[in-house]
Amino acid sequence: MNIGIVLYPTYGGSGVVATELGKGLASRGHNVHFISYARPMRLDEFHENISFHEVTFSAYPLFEYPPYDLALASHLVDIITYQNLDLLHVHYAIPHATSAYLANQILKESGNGIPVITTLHGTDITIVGSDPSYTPVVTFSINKSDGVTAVSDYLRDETCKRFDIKNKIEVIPNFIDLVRFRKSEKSHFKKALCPNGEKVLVHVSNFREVKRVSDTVEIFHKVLQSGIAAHLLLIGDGPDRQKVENKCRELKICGKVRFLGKQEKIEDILSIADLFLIPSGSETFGLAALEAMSCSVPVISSNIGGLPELNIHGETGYLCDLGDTEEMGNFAVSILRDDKLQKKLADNARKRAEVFELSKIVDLYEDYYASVMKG
Ligand code: GMT
Repeated sequence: MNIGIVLYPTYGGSGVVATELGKGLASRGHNVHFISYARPMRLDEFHENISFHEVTFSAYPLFEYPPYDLALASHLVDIITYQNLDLLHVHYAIPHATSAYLANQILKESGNGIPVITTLHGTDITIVGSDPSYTPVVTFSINKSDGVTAVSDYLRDETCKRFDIKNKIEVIPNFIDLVRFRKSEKSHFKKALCPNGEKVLVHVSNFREVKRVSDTVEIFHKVLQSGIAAHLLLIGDGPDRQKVENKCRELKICGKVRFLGKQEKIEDILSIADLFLIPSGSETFGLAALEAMSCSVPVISSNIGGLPELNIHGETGYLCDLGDTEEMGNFAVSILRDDKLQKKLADNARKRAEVFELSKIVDLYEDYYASVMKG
């Protein structure tokens, strides 16, 4: 099949899922056309079945905000027509589902429309999409898609609660490459960072408010207060970075916290981690937690959104009430003090990750594509 995938090109989240899905489909012989305003971060190698189409758009003095959604729709008309696409799969509703609808309407004028599938990822529904300035357009665009998927039961239910949805939403969870994301021998790296055998806690995010990175720092502070020697590695960057640095200064723990910024090979860092922290205020799936679990790292998370569908309390880690850094800290201490417990949770985390193995989920997408194409 010739498949168009519209995505955000950024680190993490929907962009990673869309890119890895496209790579998986290409390795099965499909021709995959990625479409975005920049080359996706995870699209780092040449593959004979993969093309990338950059959406360019002109500035004009009249436009304070150049209309990307219109430029995307125009590019889609061109790509669908000249690359003979059979199907368009857009990731993140805003504005991708809307641009896809517009492009399809233009093509339908000459009888050339194609099926459009929209995958909902999270903030397109729970935060941005629910803003009244977008709600009618998001509702309309979801309802006009030929197929709609969500990355967790929670997101499906939340979408139906928040919007007047007419079509059935299929749940296809996110996935993981178990070969790439596995614990590997990195003792030299661990020695360099923790010369005295200190424990390693890791957090990965885009440092937006919703990720509550300051809670991560508070949990870590509790670990240090318990007398456990440890380091916290913070991976990623974003708007809350300064706030988080200030928190570390306030708690006088700057020497124990390393800000590593955006990293390509997260699996190398996860390989030396003893514990992963994800105390988010909203998380429809929690791909970062799945990456950690696949590298045999137990997870402490908040018990919100799709996280309970992934992290199993007492088995792969622990789930706590939102903002309860006291309890999260207590669980962290109990894991880090007890090597047997840490190992049991770590092994279970890896086993749980196997449920989300890449090829199983690519199968689900292929089956779903076939059912939507049949109509
Ligand atoms: O805010 C983000 O974390 C990015 C966002 C996205 O759509 O790019 O991530 C969402 O989609 C991910 C992939 O499906 C999920 O794993 C994340 O849980 C989800 N983030 C939130 O719901 C906050």
